[in-house]
Amino acid sequence: MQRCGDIVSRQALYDGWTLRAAPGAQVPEEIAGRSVPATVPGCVHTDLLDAGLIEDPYLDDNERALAWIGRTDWVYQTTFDHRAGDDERVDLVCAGLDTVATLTLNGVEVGRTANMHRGYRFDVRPLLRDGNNDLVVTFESAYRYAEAQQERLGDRPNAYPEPFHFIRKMACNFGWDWGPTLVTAGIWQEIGLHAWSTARLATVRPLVTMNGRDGRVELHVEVERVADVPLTVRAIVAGARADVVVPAGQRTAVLTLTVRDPELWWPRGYGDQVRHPIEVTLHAPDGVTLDSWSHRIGFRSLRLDTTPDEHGTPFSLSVNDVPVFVRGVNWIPDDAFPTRITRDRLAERFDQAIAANVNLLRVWGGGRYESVDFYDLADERGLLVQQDFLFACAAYPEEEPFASEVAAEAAEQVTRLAPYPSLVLWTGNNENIWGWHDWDWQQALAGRTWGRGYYLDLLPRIVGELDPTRPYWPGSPWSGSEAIHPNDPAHGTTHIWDVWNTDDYTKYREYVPRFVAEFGYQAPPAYATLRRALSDEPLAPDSPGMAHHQKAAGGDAKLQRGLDAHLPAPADFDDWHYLTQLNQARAIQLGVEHFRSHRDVCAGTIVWQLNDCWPVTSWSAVDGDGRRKPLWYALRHAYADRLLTVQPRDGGLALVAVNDGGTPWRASASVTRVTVTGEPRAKTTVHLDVPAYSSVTLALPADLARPDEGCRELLVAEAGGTAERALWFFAEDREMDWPAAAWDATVEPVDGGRRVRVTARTVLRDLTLFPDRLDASATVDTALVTLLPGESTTFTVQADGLLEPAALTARPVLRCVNDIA
Ligand code: BMA
Repeated sequence: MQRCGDIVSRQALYDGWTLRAAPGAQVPEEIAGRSVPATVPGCVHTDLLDAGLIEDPYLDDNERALAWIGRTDWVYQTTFDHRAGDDERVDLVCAGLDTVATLTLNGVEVGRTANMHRGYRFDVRPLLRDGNNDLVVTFESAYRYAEAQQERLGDRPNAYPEPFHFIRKMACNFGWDWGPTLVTAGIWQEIGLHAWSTARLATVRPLVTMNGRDGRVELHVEVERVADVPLTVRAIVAGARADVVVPAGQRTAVLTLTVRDPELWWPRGYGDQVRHPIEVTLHAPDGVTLDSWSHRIGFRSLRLDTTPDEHGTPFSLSVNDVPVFVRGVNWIPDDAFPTRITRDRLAERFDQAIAANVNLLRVWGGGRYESVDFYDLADERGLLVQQDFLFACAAYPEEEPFASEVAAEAAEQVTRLAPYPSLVLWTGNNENIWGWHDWDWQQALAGRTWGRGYYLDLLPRIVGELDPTRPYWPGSPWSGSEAIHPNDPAHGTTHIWDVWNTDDYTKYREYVPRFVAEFGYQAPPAYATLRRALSDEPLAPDSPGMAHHQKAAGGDAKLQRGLDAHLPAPADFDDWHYLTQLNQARAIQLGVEHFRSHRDVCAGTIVWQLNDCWPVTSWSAVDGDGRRKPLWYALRHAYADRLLTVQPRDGGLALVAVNDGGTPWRASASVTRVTVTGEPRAKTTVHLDVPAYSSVTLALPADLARPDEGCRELLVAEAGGTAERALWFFAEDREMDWPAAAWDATVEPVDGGRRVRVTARTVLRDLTLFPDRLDASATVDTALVTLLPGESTTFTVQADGLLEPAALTARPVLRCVNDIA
């Protein structure tokens, strides 16, 4: 065991673990009686995969054959060496166990757990022996536990036929409308021995606020002690220090530190992300350091304005007194097996979000309380984070043991995440209050508990007590009052799902909500992702693998409905793949541009969803292999600081210039009505003068806004500087009189890839290059480019392999809408 003075010494227990099915379990022959090496932290599925005992659950329909894993009890076992020291306590510390575990040390039970979202600590000093020690963690099947609770407490309605609401475990593990059903078990976070004497820091909770220009840190400390002596807690941050004595017999202390005029932490796009180290130490009466804790904090103020106004109830976030229009994306676990998500992978995903001009991630309530790496990266990169408490799409029981588990879990997580400046909002649940209102739950519940007490009483009390610096909102969606429908767009946050489920995406224009916390549209993943995951030959929209990797109810029919409304009929799978991806991008671009054009009323949009957890047809912008779908490029455009967009207004059309940057936007903009063969029919030039963080709406003259021949004309609006062009069409693509596409293309080698230059001989509608069809490693810098005759564009392709020029400039790699007959 490592020693450093008298400070708590920590011994990680990551080595020597093995895994086996519990005796008597009903498992396949090759598993029964076998013991395999286990990775800790890790989970059963990934261990069995590493041992070559199961097929990759993400490929084809392998998932189906692996359901037995979640129904099995599993035994993790290791032997570790230990030498007794003088420590008064030696604790077995488990940061996360998934989920229903019994722990024994040297044959003696040390504890039982049933909550994946909590950490546990057991005093094991009396059980340790010099030399070899045997640690066994047995996981009971999560299904068996959940089904027993369901039986005992009475069923409760939920969105999927799985008992995920009867166990405190990542809900989407039981399958979702974008996720596989792979019910895990395992030691999913750090595990080790902590040896200490006298006392240790049990929790440290810095609450950071601004008082004018001064930063204020109210530091709440809890100690655990074995000796009744006075202790000293010392804290230091940005040159400020404080000391406090915790008298014998007491467990808590509060220190207040004031930092004069600190450099502030800002969300990205608004300023720098300055962080200040904070060091906390605990001292014995003789001055010896017993324990220490360090972190980085950020000074920033935070306000959520929900004071009713003439439009309803706003939902407007301000950081450092600057209102931030939220350009958000919803975040789901990036892998169905969370222990595979490395810091590098999170960093890559965050950088993809940032490059798409995103400024907020909402951590959705069917996943997890996100990791240290997640929050540290968000702090570092200036991404704001909204964290849901972990309740999603179900009525949750409030009886024991759940009430106590939820209270303990919430207190632990609110404390753990208090130091991170990126965390700006806690939400009570995902869609559960809405579900109770609208999804026929009330009759089915017959008066049983459903979670109301969590969202409207317990959780706000815990946040209010432990972290009053952060706003709490009872649900997503939520209107601010039980007297108002929870999904009323005029009040608080709203989810818009009639678009996608039943209505065309142009319906987004019927909403001028205060804040859209979810809206989304599906598309398949990238071609290379499909090819890696599916062995269907040929691939078809309904081939077996495609069908298995589409989890949404009626998903394919909804995709088809969207295509029928807008686009020409696909002739083959390649057309279908391109057009469904294009339609997803169009739907969300239309929604975001519309909502942003109403930024006086609407204070934010959170697109459903940034990422995926496996290869699947879903609402994501980045697929399960990390490849960007066309939606990602559309999002980058629609979420740019400066957005030029043509919007219907008052029976005509308007040019709206939205400026979410910190400097005024002054430019001259031209708007031309032009035919599909490139002849201008009408033109106007306007002057844009858009202050920072605002928008300007300019009505367009009637001669521009009204076409002579709707199916042969479009509007092209352009402003100098950073804004790309805005287009407006008077008819759907399927009605447009598009000329057959023709272009000239050149390909030249560049460092690490190829540059493809395309010159349009005809109009080219949403020209997109899919280099992953030639080389799975290939990426491209731009997509969805519409060119008028004579115009050119350049695609820069990065790839490991050599890409054949002829293939790179022809279907199905380079294509546009009007290459479809
Ligand atoms: C909402 C989300 C998710 C779901 C998505 C797509 O209900 O909160 O639960 O995956 O819509 O259906």
